[in-house]
Amino acid sequence: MKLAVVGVTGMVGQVMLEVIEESKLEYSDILMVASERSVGKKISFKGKEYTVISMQDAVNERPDVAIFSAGGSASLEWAPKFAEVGTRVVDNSSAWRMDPSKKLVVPEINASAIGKDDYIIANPNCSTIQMVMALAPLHEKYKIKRLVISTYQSITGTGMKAVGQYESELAGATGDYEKAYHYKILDNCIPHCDVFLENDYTKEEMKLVHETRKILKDDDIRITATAVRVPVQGGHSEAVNAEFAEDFEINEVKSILNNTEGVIVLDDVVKNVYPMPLYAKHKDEVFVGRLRRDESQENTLNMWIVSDNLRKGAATNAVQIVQYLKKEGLVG
Ligand code: 2RA
Repeated sequence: MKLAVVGVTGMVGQVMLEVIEESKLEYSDILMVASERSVGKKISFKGKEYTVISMQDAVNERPDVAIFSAGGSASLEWAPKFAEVGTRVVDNSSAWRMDPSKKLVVPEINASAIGKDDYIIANPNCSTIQMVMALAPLHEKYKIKRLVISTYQSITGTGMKAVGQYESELAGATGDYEKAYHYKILDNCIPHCDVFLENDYTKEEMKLVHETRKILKDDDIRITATAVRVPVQGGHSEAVNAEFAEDFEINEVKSILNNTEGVIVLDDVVKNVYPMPLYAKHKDEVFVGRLRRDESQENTLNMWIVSDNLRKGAATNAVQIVQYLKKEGLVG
Protein backbone atom coordinates (compact mmCIF):
# COMPACT_ATOMS: atom_id res chain seq x y z
CA MET A 1 0.00 0.00 0.00
CA LYS A 2 1.43 3.34 -1.11
CA LEU A 3 0.32 5.87 1.51
CA ALA A 4 0.15 9.67 1.20
CA VAL A 5 -0.03 11.89 4.28
CA VAL A 6 -1.49 15.17 3.05
CA GLY A 7 -1.04 18.22 5.27
CA VAL A 8 1.89 16.46 6.90
CA THR A 9 3.47 19.65 8.28
CA GLY A 10 0.41 20.64 10.33
CA MET A 11 -0.37 19.69 13.92
CA VAL A 12 -2.66 16.78 12.98
CA GLY A 13 -0.29 15.70 10.21
CA GLN A 14 2.56 15.38 12.69
CA VAL A 15 0.39 13.32 15.06
CA MET A 16 -0.68 11.25 12.05
CA LEU A 17 2.94 10.18 11.56
CA GLU A 18 3.19 9.30 15.27
CA VAL A 19 0.10 7.12 15.05
CA ILE A 20 1.20 5.48 11.79
CA GLU A 21 4.47 4.50 13.47
CA GLU A 22 2.89 3.40 16.75
CA SER A 23 0.14 1.41 15.02
CA LYS A 24 2.71 -0.35 12.85
CA LEU A 25 0.47 0.38 9.84
CA GLU A 26 2.13 -1.48 6.95
CA TYR A 27 2.83 0.37 3.71
CA SER A 28 5.20 -0.06 0.76
CA ASP A 29 5.95 3.65 0.44
CA ILE A 30 4.88 6.86 2.15
CA LEU A 31 4.49 10.27 0.50
CA MET A 32 4.85 13.44 2.59
CA VAL A 33 2.50 15.97 0.99
CA ALA A 34 1.78 19.60 1.79
CA SER A 35 0.96 22.98 0.25
CA GLU A 36 3.37 24.68 -2.13
CA ARG A 37 4.98 26.72 0.66
CA SER A 38 6.19 23.51 2.34
CA VAL A 39 7.35 21.66 -0.80
CA GLY A 40 11.00 20.68 -0.48
CA LYS A 41 11.02 20.61 3.33
CA LYS A 42 12.72 17.57 4.83
CA ILE A 43 10.87 15.26 7.22
CA SER A 44 12.53 12.49 9.23
CA PHE A 45 10.29 9.51 9.85
CA LYS A 46 11.15 6.05 11.13
CA GLY A 47 14.86 6.64 10.53
CA LYS A 48 14.49 7.84 6.96
CA GLU A 49 14.46 11.34 5.48
CA TYR A 50 11.62 12.36 3.18
CA THR A 51 11.12 15.44 1.04
CA VAL A 52 7.72 17.09 1.08
CA ILE A 53 6.05 17.01 -2.34
CA SER A 54 3.17 18.94 -3.87
CA MET A 55 -0.41 17.78 -4.17
CA GLN A 56 -0.10 17.32 -7.93
CA ASP A 57 3.10 15.32 -7.65
CA ALA A 58 1.36 13.13 -5.08
CA VAL A 59 -1.63 12.56 -7.37
CA ASN A 60 0.80 11.60 -10.13
CA GLU A 61 2.24 8.93 -7.81
CA ARG A 62 -1.27 7.34 -7.65
CA PRO A 63 -1.12 6.34 -3.95
CA ASP A 64 -3.51 3.67 -2.72
CA VAL A 65 -4.53 5.78 0.28
CA ALA A 66 -4.28 9.49 1.10
CA ILE A 67 -4.98 10.70 4.62
CA PHE A 68 -5.87 14.39 4.46
CA SER A 69 -5.43 16.94 7.24
CA ALA A 70 -5.08 19.95 4.95
CA GLY A 71 -8.20 22.00 5.59
CA GLY A 72 -11.53 22.07 3.86
CA SER A 73 -10.63 24.02 0.72
CA ALA A 74 -7.66 21.78 -0.07
CA SER A 75 -9.85 18.70 0.47
CA LEU A 76 -12.59 20.03 -1.79
CA GLU A 77 -10.04 20.72 -4.55
CA TRP A 78 -7.71 17.73 -4.25
CA ALA A 79 -9.62 14.79 -2.74
CA PRO A 80 -11.56 14.26 -6.00
CA LYS A 81 -8.32 14.39 -8.00
CA PHE A 82 -6.81 11.64 -5.84
CA ALA A 83 -10.04 9.63 -6.05
CA GLU A 84 -9.98 9.92 -9.84
CA VAL A 85 -6.67 8.02 -9.96
CA GLY A 86 -8.03 5.32 -7.64
CA THR A 87 -6.77 6.64 -4.32
CA ARG A 88 -8.97 6.09 -1.29
CA VAL A 89 -9.04 9.37 0.62
CA VAL A 90 -9.65 9.62 4.38
CA ASP A 91 -10.34 13.28 5.01
CA ASN A 92 -10.09 15.01 8.39
CA SER A 93 -11.71 18.27 7.25
CA SER A 94 -15.39 19.17 7.38
CA ALA A 95 -15.52 19.38 3.56
CA TRP A 96 -17.23 16.04 2.83
CA ARG A 97 -18.77 15.09 6.19
CA MET A 98 -22.34 16.12 5.43
CA ASP A 99 -22.24 15.13 1.75
CA PRO A 100 -25.00 12.50 1.54
CA SER A 101 -22.89 10.41 -0.84
CA LYS A 102 -19.92 10.26 1.57
CA LYS A 103 -19.55 8.01 4.60
CA LEU A 104 -18.81 9.67 7.97
CA VAL A 105 -16.97 7.01 9.93
CA VAL A 106 -15.98 6.13 13.47
CA PRO A 107 -14.73 2.58 12.90
CA GLU A 108 -15.98 1.16 16.20
CA ILE A 109 -19.48 2.37 15.30
CA ASN A 110 -20.01 2.24 11.54
CA ALA A 111 -16.94 1.05 9.61
CA SER A 112 -19.14 -1.51 7.88
CA ALA A 113 -20.85 1.36 6.05
CA ILE A 114 -17.69 1.69 3.89
CA GLY A 115 -18.10 -0.01 0.52
CA LYS A 116 -16.01 -0.64 -2.59
CA ASP A 117 -17.32 2.52 -4.25
CA ASP A 118 -16.27 4.81 -1.37
CA TYR A 119 -13.15 6.72 -2.47
CA ILE A 120 -13.62 9.76 -0.24
CA ILE A 121 -14.35 8.85 3.40
CA ALA A 122 -14.91 11.58 5.97
CA ASN A 123 -13.39 11.58 9.43
CA PRO A 124 -15.86 13.25 11.83
CA ASN A 125 -14.99 16.32 13.85
CA CYS A 126 -12.92 15.56 16.95
CA SER A 127 -15.59 16.66 19.41
CA THR A 128 -18.14 14.50 17.58
CA ILE A 129 -15.93 11.39 17.56
CA GLN A 130 -15.31 11.28 21.30
CA MET A 131 -18.96 11.94 22.08
CA VAL A 132 -20.47 9.32 19.77
CA MET A 133 -17.93 6.76 20.97
CA ALA A 134 -19.63 6.98 24.37
CA LEU A 135 -23.17 7.60 23.12
CA ALA A 136 -23.50 4.97 20.37
CA PRO A 137 -23.83 1.96 22.70
CA LEU A 138 -26.22 3.88 24.95
CA HIS A 139 -28.31 4.95 21.96
CA GLU A 140 -28.56 1.32 20.89
CA LYS A 141 -29.71 0.28 24.36
CA TYR A 142 -31.88 3.21 25.51
CA LYS A 143 -32.49 5.36 22.37
CA ILE A 144 -31.39 8.98 22.72
CA LYS A 145 -34.17 11.59 22.47
CA ARG A 146 -32.18 14.77 23.24
CA LEU A 147 -28.62 15.91 23.91
CA VAL A 148 -27.45 19.09 25.63
CA ILE A 149 -23.71 19.47 25.16
CA SER A 150 -21.06 21.83 26.50
CA THR A 151 -17.55 21.39 25.17
CA TYR A 152 -14.26 22.58 26.63
CA GLN A 153 -11.97 22.37 23.63
CA SER A 154 -8.19 22.26 23.61
CA ILE A 155 -6.23 24.99 21.83
CA THR A 156 -4.56 22.20 19.85
CA GLY A 157 -7.85 21.92 17.97
CA THR A 158 -7.11 25.30 16.46
CA GLY A 159 -3.54 24.40 15.59
CA MET A 160 0.05 25.50 16.06
CA LYS A 161 -0.78 29.22 15.89
CA ALA A 162 -3.08 28.87 18.92
CA VAL A 163 -0.51 26.96 20.92
CA GLY A 164 1.98 29.68 19.98
CA GLN A 165 -0.39 32.41 21.25
CA TYR A 166 -0.90 30.51 24.51
CA GLU A 167 2.85 30.08 25.02
CA SER A 168 3.49 33.75 24.24
CA GLU A 169 0.89 34.82 26.78
CA LEU A 170 2.25 32.36 29.32
CA ALA A 171 5.67 33.96 28.81
CA GLY A 172 4.16 37.38 29.46
CA ALA A 173 4.27 38.67 25.89
CA THR A 174 2.49 41.93 25.16
CA GLY A 175 1.99 43.91 21.96
CA ASP A 176 1.79 42.26 18.55
CA TYR A 177 2.73 38.60 19.15
CA GLU A 178 1.07 36.13 16.72
CA LYS A 179 -2.53 35.41 17.71
CA ALA A 180 -5.01 32.71 16.66
CA TYR A 181 -7.84 34.21 18.70
CA HIS A 182 -9.46 37.62 18.91
CA TYR A 183 -8.88 37.56 22.68
CA LYS A 184 -6.27 36.33 25.11
CA ILE A 185 -6.63 32.59 25.67
CA LEU A 186 -4.51 32.46 28.83
CA ASP A 187 -6.73 32.63 31.94
CA ASN A 188 -9.70 32.78 29.62
CA CYS A 189 -12.51 30.71 28.07
CA ILE A 190 -13.68 31.75 24.59
CA PRO A 191 -17.23 30.64 23.59
CA HIS A 192 -16.33 30.82 19.93
CA CYS A 193 -14.99 27.76 18.07
CA ASP A 194 -14.88 28.20 14.29
CA VAL A 195 -17.23 30.81 12.79
CA PHE A 196 -20.67 32.09 13.80
CA LEU A 197 -23.61 31.13 11.59
CA GLU A 198 -26.89 32.94 10.90
CA ASN A 199 -28.60 31.04 13.75
CA ASP A 200 -26.04 32.50 16.22
CA TYR A 201 -24.51 29.08 16.77
CA THR A 202 -20.94 28.39 15.71
CA LYS A 203 -20.03 25.97 12.93
CA GLU A 204 -18.37 23.82 15.60
CA GLU A 205 -21.62 23.58 17.57
CA MET A 206 -23.64 22.67 14.51
CA LYS A 207 -21.09 19.97 13.58
CA LEU A 208 -22.06 18.23 16.82
CA VAL A 209 -25.73 18.42 15.80
CA HIS A 210 -25.49 17.27 12.20
CA GLU A 211 -22.61 14.79 12.43
CA THR A 212 -24.04 13.01 15.47
CA ARG A 213 -27.37 12.45 13.72
CA LYS A 214 -25.59 11.13 10.60
CA ILE A 215 -23.32 8.71 12.48
CA LEU A 216 -26.09 7.42 14.75
CA LYS A 217 -28.48 7.38 11.74
CA ASP A 218 -31.22 9.14 13.67
CA ASP A 219 -32.39 12.58 12.52
CA ASP A 220 -34.97 12.64 15.32
CA ILE A 221 -32.37 13.21 18.04
CA ARG A 222 -32.77 16.76 19.34
CA ILE A 223 -29.37 18.35 19.99
CA THR A 224 -28.09 21.68 21.25
CA ALA A 225 -24.46 22.57 21.92
CA THR A 226 -22.14 25.24 23.26
CA ALA A 227 -18.51 24.91 22.17
CA VAL A 228 -15.90 26.72 24.26
CA ARG A 229 -12.15 27.11 23.71
CA VAL A 230 -10.07 26.65 26.86
CA PRO A 231 -6.32 27.02 27.55
CA VAL A 232 -5.69 23.27 27.71
CA GLN A 233 -3.50 21.03 25.52
CA GLY A 234 -4.32 17.44 26.47
CA GLY A 235 -7.64 17.09 24.73
CA HIS A 236 -11.27 18.08 24.52
CA SER A 237 -13.69 17.71 27.43
CA GLU A 238 -17.47 17.54 27.11
CA ALA A 239 -20.34 17.74 29.57
CA VAL A 240 -23.21 15.81 27.97
CA ASN A 241 -26.78 15.64 29.24
CA ALA A 242 -28.56 12.79 27.44
CA GLU A 243 -32.30 12.17 27.58
CA PHE A 244 -33.29 8.63 26.59
CA ALA A 245 -36.59 7.05 25.58
CA GLU A 246 -35.94 4.22 28.04
CA ASP A 247 -34.87 4.36 31.69
CA PHE A 248 -31.48 3.04 32.78
CA GLU A 249 -29.48 1.94 35.79
CA ILE A 250 -26.15 3.74 36.31
CA ASN A 251 -24.31 0.49 36.95
CA GLU A 252 -25.67 -0.95 33.71
CA VAL A 253 -24.54 2.21 31.87
CA LYS A 254 -21.06 1.81 33.33
CA SER A 255 -21.00 -1.85 32.34
CA ILE A 256 -22.07 -1.06 28.77
CA LEU A 257 -19.40 1.64 28.47
CA ASN A 258 -16.70 -0.49 30.07
CA ASN A 259 -17.45 -3.18 27.49
CA THR A 260 -17.27 -0.72 24.60
CA GLU A 261 -14.09 -0.96 22.50
CA GLY A 262 -12.05 2.23 22.79
CA VAL A 263 -13.91 3.57 25.85
CA ILE A 264 -12.60 3.60 29.42
CA VAL A 265 -14.81 4.52 32.39
CA LEU A 266 -12.99 6.55 35.04
CA ASP A 267 -15.65 7.17 37.67
CA ASP A 268 -15.15 7.02 41.43
CA VAL A 269 -15.88 10.37 43.03
CA VAL A 270 -15.05 8.99 46.49
CA LYS A 271 -11.48 8.63 45.24
CA ASN A 272 -11.64 11.77 43.05
CA VAL A 273 -11.43 9.58 39.95
CA TYR A 274 -12.75 11.22 36.77
CA PRO A 275 -11.37 11.94 33.27
CA MET A 276 -9.17 14.99 32.74
CA PRO A 277 -7.35 16.19 29.58
CA LEU A 278 -4.06 16.37 31.47
CA TYR A 279 -4.12 12.54 31.59
CA ALA A 280 -5.73 11.95 28.20
CA LYS A 281 -2.89 13.47 26.15
CA HIS A 282 -1.22 11.06 23.69
CA LYS A 283 -3.80 8.33 24.48
CA ASP A 284 -6.25 6.87 21.96
CA GLU A 285 -9.09 6.01 24.29
CA VAL A 286 -12.20 8.00 25.11
CA PHE A 287 -12.52 8.47 28.85
CA VAL A 288 -15.96 8.74 30.49
CA GLY A 289 -16.86 9.68 34.06
CA ARG A 290 -19.10 11.75 36.34
CA LEU A 291 -21.93 9.42 35.32
CA ARG A 292 -25.01 10.41 37.28
CA ARG A 293 -28.75 10.59 36.82
CA ASP A 294 -30.18 14.02 35.99
CA GLU A 295 -32.71 14.17 38.82
CA SER A 296 -34.53 17.07 37.20
CA GLN A 297 -35.84 14.94 34.34
CA GLU A 298 -36.72 11.25 33.86
CA ASN A 299 -34.54 8.90 31.78
CA THR A 300 -31.77 11.51 31.65
CA LEU A 301 -28.05 10.99 32.27
CA ASN A 302 -25.18 13.41 32.86
CA MET A 303 -21.71 12.37 31.70
CA TRP A 304 -18.24 13.83 31.27
CA ILE A 305 -16.24 12.75 28.20
CA VAL A 306 -12.54 13.46 27.61
CA SER A 307 -10.22 12.44 24.80
CA ASP A 308 -7.10 13.64 23.00
CA ASN A 309 -8.59 15.53 20.04
CA LEU A 310 -5.44 15.04 17.95
CA ARG A 311 -5.43 11.28 18.49
CA LYS A 312 -8.82 9.53 18.55
CA GLY A 313 -10.33 12.88 17.57
CA ALA A 314 -8.36 12.93 14.33
CA ALA A 315 -5.21 10.91 13.53
CA THR A 316 -6.02 7.63 15.28
CA ASN A 317 -9.56 7.51 13.91
CA ALA A 318 -8.23 8.12 10.39
CA VAL A 319 -5.55 5.42 10.71
CA GLN A 320 -8.16 3.02 12.07
CA ILE A 321 -10.23 3.66 8.92
CA VAL A 322 -7.17 2.82 6.78
CA GLN A 323 -6.63 -0.36 8.80
CA TYR A 324 -10.25 -1.28 8.10
CA LEU A 325 -9.79 -0.64 4.37
CA LYS A 326 -6.79 -2.99 4.40
CA LYS A 327 -8.61 -5.65 6.42
CA GLU A 328 -11.52 -5.59 4.00
CA GLY A 329 -9.21 -5.77 0.98
CA LEU A 330 -10.37 -2.37 -0.26
CA VAL A 331 -6.73 -1.28 -0.51
CA GLY A 332 -3.56 -3.28 -1.16
C1 2RA B 1 -11.43 22.56 16.84
N1 2RA B 1 -12.70 20.59 16.22
O1 2RA B 1 -11.24 22.03 17.94
C2 2RA B 1 -12.09 21.80 15.71
C3 2RA B 1 -11.14 21.53 14.59
N2 2RA B 1 -10.07 20.73 14.96
O2 2RA B 1 -11.10 23.73 16.58
